[in-house]
Amino acid sequence: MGQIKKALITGITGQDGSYLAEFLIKKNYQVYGIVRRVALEDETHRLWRIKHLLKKIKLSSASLESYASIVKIIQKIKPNEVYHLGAQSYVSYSFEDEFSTLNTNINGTHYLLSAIKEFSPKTKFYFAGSSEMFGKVYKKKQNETTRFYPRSSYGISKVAGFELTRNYREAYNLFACTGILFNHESPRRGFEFVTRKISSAVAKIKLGKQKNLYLGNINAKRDWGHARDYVKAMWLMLQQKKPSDFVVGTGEMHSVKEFLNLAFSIVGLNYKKFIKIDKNLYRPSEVDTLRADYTKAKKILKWKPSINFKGLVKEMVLEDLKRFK
Ligand code: NAP
Ligand code: G4F
Repeated sequence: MGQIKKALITGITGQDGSYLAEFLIKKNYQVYGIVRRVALEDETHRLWRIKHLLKKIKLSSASLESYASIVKIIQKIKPNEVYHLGAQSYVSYSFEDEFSTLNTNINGTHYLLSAIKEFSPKTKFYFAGSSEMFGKVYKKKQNETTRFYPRSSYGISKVAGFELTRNYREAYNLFACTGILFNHESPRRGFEFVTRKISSAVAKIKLGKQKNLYLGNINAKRDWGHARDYVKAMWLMLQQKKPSDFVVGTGEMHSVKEFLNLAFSIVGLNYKKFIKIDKNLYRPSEVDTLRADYTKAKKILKWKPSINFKGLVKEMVLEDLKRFK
C-alpha cells in the first residue's frame, strides 16, 4: 500500500473547502486546513460547514496575509497537494474594499507559491481562478484562450493569481494549475450570493418569516453549476501528468430572473409578487453574461457536470425549507 497523501486546503471553512475536504477524505487523503485564528475560538459559527468533519481533518491557524505563517505550515506539513481556495470571494464587497481584496487575494497566492518553491517544490498547487476574470466577455463562450477583461478588484486579483501561478509553473517548474471555475452553488453557499439569497428568501417567504426580497440587476446571466461537481475537477487537475489550466462550467447560461422564477415556482409562488429592485445593489461595473466552453476539461480530465440547473435550484430551495422550518 502506498503512503497516505497529504492535502492542505486554504479556505476549508468555505463552500468549496467543505466539499473538497469531504471528497479527499473519501479518497483516503489526510486533509489539513488553514483557518483564521478566530475560527478555532468560535467553532459553532465559523466552522459550520465542516462541523461533521472535524474529527477527520487537522486544522491549523495561519494567516494568508503573513508569509512567515504560510512558510511554517508548508515546512511542517510538506503536503503532496495544496488547494488554495481562501480568498475574499464576494465581488460586491470588492468594490467597497479594493485594498483588502487585492492584498489578501494576491499576496496569499504569492506567499503560498513562494513557500512551496522554497520549501516543498514537489508539492502540487491548485489556484482557485474565476470566470470573473473574463468580465466584459470577448466571446459568447469563454475558454482557456479567451482574453481577460476583469470588471472588479476581485476579478483583477484573480487575474494576478492566475499569472503568478502560470509564472511559477514556467519559471520554477512547479506543478501549478489554475481552475477557471464558473459560478457554482449549493445549500452551503454564503447567504450574500444571489442564488442563496433567493433560495433562503423563498423558504422564509413560504414559511411566513419574510415579506419581500430586495435584489439588484436580475437581468445578469451566469453559468451556474453545483459545487460538489466542481471540487472533483480541482482534484482531477492535480492528478494529470502535466500541469495546465482548465475552464470548468456547464456551458448553459441562465438569468437571475430565471433562477428566481424557478425557485419561487418550486413552492408554488410567483416571484413577481415579492421581488423589489434596489438600485443600491447594482454594481458600479457589472459582468453581464458568463458562459463556459469546458471542452478542454471534458477531453483531458474526462470531467462533466452531473447536476443541472433545475436540480441545483431544487436542492437549494428544499434544503432551505428544512433549515428555516
Ligand atoms: P467562500 O465560501 O466565500 O469561502 C472563502 C474561504 O476563504 C473561507 O474559508 C474564508 O474563511 C476564507 N477567507 C476569506 N478571506 C480570508 C482571509 N483574509 N484570510 C484567510 N482566509 C480567508 O468561497 P467559495 O465559494 O468556497 O470559493 C472558494 C474559492 O474559489 C475562492 O477563492 C473563490 O474566490 C473561488 N471561486 C469561487 C467560485 C464560486 O462560484 N463559488 C467561482 C470561481 C472561483 P472564513 O470562513 O474565515 O471567512
Ligand atoms: O451571486 P453573485 O454575487 O456572484 P458573482 O458576482 O457572479 O461572483 C461569484 O461567482 C464568481 C465566478 O464567476 C466567483 F469568482 C465569485 O467568488 C463568486 O462566487 O452575483 C451574481 C449576479 C451578479 O450579476 C449580480 O449583480 O447576480 C446579480 N445580483 C442581482 N441582485 C445580485 C443581487 N448579486 C448579489 N450578490 N446580491 C443581489 O442582491
